[in-house]
Amino acid sequence: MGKWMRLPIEASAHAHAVDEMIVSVHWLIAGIALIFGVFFLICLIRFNRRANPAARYRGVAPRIAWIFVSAITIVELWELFFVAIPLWASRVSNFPSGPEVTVIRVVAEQFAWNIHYPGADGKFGRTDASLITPDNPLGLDRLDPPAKDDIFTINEFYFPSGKPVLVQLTSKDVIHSFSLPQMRVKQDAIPGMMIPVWFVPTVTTPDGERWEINCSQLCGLAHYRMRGLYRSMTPADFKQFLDDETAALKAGS
Ligand SMILES: [Cu+2]
Repeated sequence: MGKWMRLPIEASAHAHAVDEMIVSVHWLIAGIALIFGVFFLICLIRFNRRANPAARYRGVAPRIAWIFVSAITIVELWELFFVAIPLWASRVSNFPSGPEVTVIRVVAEQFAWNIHYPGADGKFGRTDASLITPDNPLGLDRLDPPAKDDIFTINEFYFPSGKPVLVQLTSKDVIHSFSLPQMRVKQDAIPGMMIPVWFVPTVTTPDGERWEINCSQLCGLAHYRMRGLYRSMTPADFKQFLDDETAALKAGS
């Protein structure tokens, strides 16, 4: 069913498990729709007005309804406790750590995605809301030593594939939702909270292509154009990107 549903390419390690859940929920709904559709048709034929001019309130055994409802409830509970919750738990516990992990901050705002890379020192510099200007959308304090090499991009998000990416997600203003469809990542960005979300990209974005970052939460009048682009790159290309940005930063300062 996954192919018929035309889901985007599975580009992360957990994407297939998410798709399996989406497909199994659709099978469940299809089964319920079919059972109740057939039941509806049987009722239309069996209890038609010509054969039953006067309504009789006997004849339907509540036991049958109970069997149906119980069976559906059991399948739904199975779906919840044995498919959905374990998958969710695997995403929100045991966050990756260590030198292998690429940590990137994403700060949502009406109506853009600010991407913050820690630079060569691997440390995010201090940010302060009072320092925010059109040229400094993150409010980076360049006087803070760890901030000196920090890099930021707007509506362009790059990361290396083949190893874990940990996004620290927050918002400046209202609730947004950070969605990378190919990575099967979707997480609300909430002002005042730094929410971690992680994934292991397994596919690189084809040359010349960029995939879309969507805001999946209605966040204001221009929500429709809160659209960024991202690329899953080879580690060498990602290093090149960081080197280029670092060179541009040095040239500008
Ligand atoms: Cu938004």
